[in-house]
Amino acid sequence: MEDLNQIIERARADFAAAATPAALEDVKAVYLGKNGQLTALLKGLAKLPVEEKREFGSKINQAKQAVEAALNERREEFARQKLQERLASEAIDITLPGRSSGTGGIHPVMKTWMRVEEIFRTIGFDVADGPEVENDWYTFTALNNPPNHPARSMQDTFYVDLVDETGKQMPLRPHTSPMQVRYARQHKPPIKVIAPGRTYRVDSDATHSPMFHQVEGLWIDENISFADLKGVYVDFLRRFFETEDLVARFRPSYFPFTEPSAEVDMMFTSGPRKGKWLEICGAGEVHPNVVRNFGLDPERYIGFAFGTGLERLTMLRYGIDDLRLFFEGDLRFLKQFN
Ligand code: 2U9
Repeated sequence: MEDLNQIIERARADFAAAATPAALEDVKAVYLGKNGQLTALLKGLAKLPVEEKREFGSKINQAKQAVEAALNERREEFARQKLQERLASEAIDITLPGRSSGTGGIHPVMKTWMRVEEIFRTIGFDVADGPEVENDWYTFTALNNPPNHPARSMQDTFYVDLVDETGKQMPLRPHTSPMQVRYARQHKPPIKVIAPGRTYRVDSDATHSPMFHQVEGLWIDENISFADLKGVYVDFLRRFFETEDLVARFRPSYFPFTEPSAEVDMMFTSGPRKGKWLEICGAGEVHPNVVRNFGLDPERYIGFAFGTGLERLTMLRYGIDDLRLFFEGDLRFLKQFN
C-alpha cells in the first residue's frame, strides 16, 4: 500500500519536473509503459492468491488511474501554456489606428473650376462643354484669326495626326473659345455662357504648362456693353476671393476676337496681399466678325467675352508661386487642399 502511494507521489513529482511535453512522455513510460513500475506490479498479480489478487489488483488500478489523471493534468498544463504563448505572440494591438484604403481628394484647380461654375450659375450663366481635339474653323477662323496668325503655328499650338472635313490638320484646342462658338451657334440670344476646360499650348516653365485650364465667358444680347463686363467680372472676383476689398483696372490691349480689348488687373485693398496689381484676365467686346460667325447680325447683337486661367485664379487664391506644383502629383502639396 505504502508502495503504491509512494509511486503516485513520485509520478506526480516527476511529471511536474518534466520541462517539455516530450520529457513528460518519457517520464510516463517509467510508470505506465510496457516495462513501467505499475505495469510490473500488475504483471506480478498472477503470482498472488485469488483474494489478494482481487484486492491488490483494484488498488493498483486505482493507483494507475491516479497516475493517469496526474499525467493528463500535466499534459493540459502544457497545452494551456502553449496556447498562452501563442496568444501573446499573435496579440493584436487594438489601440493602433486602422489601415484605411485612403480617400481621394479634389485637385485645387478642380476646386476653382467648381467654384467658378457655381458663381456664374447664380447670375444666370449656362456651362458649355466641347471637344479637346478641334477643327481649324472653330479654333481659329471663327475667332477672326488671320490665316498667318502665330497662334496657328506649330510652335504655339499642338496638332494631332488627324485632318478635319476641310482637309486641315486638327489642333488640340489652345483656348476654350471653340466651345463658346459651338454654343453660340446652337443657341438663340441672349447667349450667356461660360466654357471651362483643359487647353494646350507649346509652352513650359514656372508660369506655363503645356496643358492648363481656362474659363471663358460670353454674354451676347441686344445691348451688352463694356460696363456689363466690368460689373460681372468684378462681382465674380469679389465672390471668388471672398472679399469686397478688391479693385480692378482695364488696360487697353489687342485680341483678334474682341474690339475693343482689355487686359484686366486686380488689386487687394486690404490684408497681406494689399497694394500690388496682379494680371488676371483678357477680355473685350466680341468682334463683329465673330458675332457674324455665330450666325447673328452684328448690327443687332453685341456683347462681351473674357478669358481667365484657372491655375492663375488658384495660385492667387492660395498664394502658390509655382505652377508646376499642380501637375507633379506630390501628395504633400495636394493634401493641403482636402
Ligand atoms: C469668343 C469670343 C471671344 C475670350 C478672351 C482673352 C481675351 C484672353 C487669356 C487669358 C489668360 C487666356 O488663360 S489665358 O491664357 N484670354 O486674353 N480671352 S478675350 O474671348 C472670346 C472667347 C470666345 C467666341
